[in-house]
Formats: sequence, C-alpha cells, structure tokens
Amino acid sequence: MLRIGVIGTGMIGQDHIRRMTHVLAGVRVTAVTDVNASVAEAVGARIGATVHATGEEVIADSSVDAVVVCSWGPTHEQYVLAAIAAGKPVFCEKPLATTAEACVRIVEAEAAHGRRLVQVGYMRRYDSAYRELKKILDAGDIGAPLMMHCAHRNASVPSHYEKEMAITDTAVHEIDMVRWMFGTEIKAARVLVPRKNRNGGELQDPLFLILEMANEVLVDVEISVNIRYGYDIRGEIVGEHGTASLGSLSPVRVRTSLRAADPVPADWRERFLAAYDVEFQEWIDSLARTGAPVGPSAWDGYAAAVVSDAAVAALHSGSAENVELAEQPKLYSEVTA
Ligand code: NAI
Ligand code: ISE
Repeated sequence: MLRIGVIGTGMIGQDHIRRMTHVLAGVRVTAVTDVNASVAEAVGARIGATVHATGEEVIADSSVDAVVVCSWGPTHEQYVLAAIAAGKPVFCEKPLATTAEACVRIVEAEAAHGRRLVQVGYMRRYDSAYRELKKILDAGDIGAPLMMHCAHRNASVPSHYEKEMAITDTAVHEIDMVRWMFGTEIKAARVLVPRKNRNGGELQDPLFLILEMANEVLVDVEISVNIRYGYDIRGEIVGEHGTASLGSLSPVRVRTSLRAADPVPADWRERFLAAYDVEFQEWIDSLARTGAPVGPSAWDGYAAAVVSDAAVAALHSGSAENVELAEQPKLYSEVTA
C-alpha cells in the first residue's frame, strides 16, 4: 500500500484525494496540508489523515512514501525540491514550476539525485481519446501528419485570470500534448489576437496560438476561456491522406422536443475524469513496480515552461519567437508515457 501526503487541498487536490481514497487500488492518503488550515482539517477528518501545518512536514512524515503537490503553481518548486532532497517520489500538478529557471533547478536536482522521482500532471497523455489518436497516427493510417487543429474552451475563469494564463495555465496542456503526440520538440510559437469576447470583460480572450514543431507540423490552438456553454476540448490531426480527430463530447445523444444534442462537460474534472484515474493508477503501479515514475517527467515540465515563455513573449511582441531548450540530461532520454 503506497502512503501519500497531499500538499494543497483545494479543487484538484480534493478531487485527487477522492480518487486515491475511493477509486484506485494500492494507495491511501495518510497526510494532508493546506495554507487554508480549516480546509485541510475538514479534508483530513473526512479520510482519517494526519493534518500538518506545512508541506515540509508532510514530506518529512515517516508515514508518507510519496507526495502529491496540488497547491498553487508558484509554490510547486519548493515542495518538489524538498521531496527530491528527501528522496521521495513526487507527483506535481501542472505546471512543474512557473518559470523555466525554476524548472531547471528541479531538473538539475533530480539529475544529481540520479534517479527519476518527479512526475508532472499532464493527464491528456492518459485520456483514451488522445491515446487512440496517437495510435492511429503512429500506425501511419492517415499518412505523415501535416497539421493539427486544437480548441481548448473553458466555460469561464476566475477574476484573477490574466491573458498570459491562457498560455501558461490553459494551453500548456496542448503544449505538452503535441510534444508527446508527435514525439518531437516545438521550435517556435506565435500568437494571433482575435476580436474580444465580451463575456470576459477586459480580458483579452480568445487567443489563437500557433506552434511550429521541429518536424514542420503546424499546430493551431484556439484558447477561449469564457465560452459559457461548457468545457470543450477538440483536436484534429490532418495527415497526407486522412484526418483523425477526438470523438464526440458525450457517450450519449439526447433527443427531446424536436432537438438532438450532446451533453457538454462542465469542466476538466468531468471531461478528464477517467484520464486522471488512469494517470494516478499508472503512477502508483510504476512506483510499486520500480520505485520510479514513467509518466511526464521534470524535463517535460521544463520543456512546457520554455515553450510557454516563448508563447507569452510572442503574445507581447506579435512576432514568432523561437524555443531554445538546454541540453537534456541523460536521465530523461528514456521513453515516457
Ligand atoms: P485551488 O485554489 O482550488 O487549490 C489550491 C490549494 O492550494 C488552495 O486550497 C490553497 O489554499 C492551497 N495552497 C496554496 N499555497 C499553498 C502552500 N504553500 N502550501 C499548502 N497549500 C497551499 O486551485 P486548483 O484549481 O486546485 O489548482 C491547484 C493546482 O492544480 C494548480 O497548479 C493548477 O494549475 C493545477 N490544476 C491542474 C488541472 C489539470 O487538469 N491537470 C486542473 C486544475 C488545476
Ligand atoms: C486548469 O488549471 C486546468 O489545468 C484545466 O485542465 C484547464 O482546462 C484550465 O484552463 C486550467 O485553468
């Protein structure tokens, strides 16, 4: 039984605690913390976990074998570094850290440790539809890929959401997904700015992100975060002699009052429910098997941060911005999930 300490018991922290407590096998949450102590107390009481005052105490707890970080992005670096220093595996929700420099510090600490400990929460790699898309692509069924069209639509976002977050918080999922899908790096990014959606007030929304892959595939991502009608994730790969796209939003079609409709998920917890389950079960199983994770690595977290930085620079400059990655430490040349 893998014993987990969770740092950050907000929205996604509670969702992951629920799956580790009620859905998945071979795992138990034994310790929690949150800067909002009353939330941590309520969650800890519900599942019978020790409630600590700080993340560092959770990491040091001898009843914790591995750590899950679900606190706000700017706090990730300190907990991931502390877990590496303690030699404990750590699953960190995206982003790995909020700057490329912080991601480098994590990559360097893990490389110095000499063994993988870090996995980053890029759950699309575990979604059955994305996995099927990759299988079709890799089998050559649609020929060599030429382009991919993506849409990442959120019903709404909180008032602290700024236009850069459309890239660093939202499209960062596509940034990771296309690196994995096409098995190659992104070499440049540019951002086009369409007419503003009035649902977002002053926020510049939507944005149109264009990624140039190292193999010349072009990816476009519509990022709309005030679309109101629900959470809608789209992806279509155009190949030399065919296309393949993510399927319908819903496993059912509702016909009523002279209309036929697909129910739309409210948010990511609903759309990626099964993907998060698979992501965590595979993480738990890999730790039980070898003590090391095999999913998205600290290097993947670093690469996503560098591409995000280039895309934010492109948003500000209006031009294409190149992506320059550091030399990859040997630790990361193995294939990941
Ligand atoms: P949230 O605001 O609902 O929860 C974050 C929690 O962390 C809050 O309860 C806050 O009090 C706590 N916290 C902040 N600083 C802390 C610290 N230093 N120590 C302990 N607790 C601290 O935010 P949400 O939506 O749960 O997001 C958390 C993280 O998960 C973010 O990095 C976000 O990007 C990521 N996320 C990933 C998703 C995915 O699809 N993979 C979906 C939603 C969030
Ligand atoms: C959120 O943090 C997530 O990670 C969701 O998957 C994404 O769709 C949303 O835009 C982010 O704010």
